[in-house]
Amino acid sequence: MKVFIKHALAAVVFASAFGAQAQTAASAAASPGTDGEVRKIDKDQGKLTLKHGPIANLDMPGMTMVFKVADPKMLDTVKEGDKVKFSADRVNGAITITAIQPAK
Ligand SMILES: [Cu+2]
Repeated sequence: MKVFIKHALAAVVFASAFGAQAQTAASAAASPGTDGEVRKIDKDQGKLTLKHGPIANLDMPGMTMVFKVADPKMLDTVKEGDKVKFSADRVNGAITITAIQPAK
């Protein structure tokens, strides 16, 4: 019985941690707010090089760097040289673009 309770607790902790992460990604996706400019698109690797402005939620200053994308289809919505608005977050330890759209 003790063992069962331990497992049940672990499941609850895992579920709430996962839920919080999913919620963060969803709210970030609603309004991508970081400015960026597409430098390079790597469809084979599912990666994108962006020159980006400060990313508040990652405590990161502006720079040029490579990001993973949450969904490879995102790479079809932008092209090299585009100015974009995007959201990025840490997903499984990798800094990942969770939303991206052309800047208006
Ligand atoms: Cu960066």
